[in-house]
Amino acid sequence: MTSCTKQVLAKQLRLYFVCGTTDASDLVTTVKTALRCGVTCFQFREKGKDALYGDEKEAMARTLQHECREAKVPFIINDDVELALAIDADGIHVGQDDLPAKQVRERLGPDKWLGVSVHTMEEVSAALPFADYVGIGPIHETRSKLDAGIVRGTELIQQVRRHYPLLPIVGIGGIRPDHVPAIIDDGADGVAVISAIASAPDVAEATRRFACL
Ligand code: TZP
Ligand code: MG
Repeated sequence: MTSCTKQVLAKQLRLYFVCGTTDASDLVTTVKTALRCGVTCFQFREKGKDALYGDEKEAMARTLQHECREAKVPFIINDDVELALAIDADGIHVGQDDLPAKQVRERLGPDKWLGVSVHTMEEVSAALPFADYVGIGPIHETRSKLDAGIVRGTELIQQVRRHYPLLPIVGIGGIRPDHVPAIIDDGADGVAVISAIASAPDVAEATRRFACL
């Protein structure tokens, strides 16, 4: 990836909304509202015991992808390489327990975005040859991912930024609007958010609060 493309991607990560049907009471309306109010990237992360599978999951992905296209916002799929390829998503995000980044990159080809969740410098170096950006967290306590692990603050973000000045970084985990300036100051290009937008009583207002920062 050229440094110019990295800059474009870094900008696009500024307000990264991550959501699935188990995070929002009406996912399509929530995503449409968030897109209208300033989200810069969207990830369809369909998890949990009542999550959609198979054709239903694909249909939902296509609906959300259409909304993202209309809003000119990149549409990323969590974990599911087959689905990302089937619907020609803009990219995929994987964690450390998913298909290794090298294999995902081989499946995706060079043009789609690949994001990888990392928790240590070793995981960053392993992801680096294949990833376009890294997700680092949980920065704060989160209820949206049961196995998110220990709360880390921004220490790893700071470390990664020192070592890799151009690598696009997004912070995740328990992030509320008032946390954002410090996370960006510490080296992240953006924040990834589930509940502060998906569970907000007013999704439009919550998104705008993040978007104006
Ligand atoms: N990865 C690390 S924390 C987290 C994920 C997917 C959940 C973030 O959700 P929230 O509601 O913004 O804390
Ligand atoms: Mg995963």
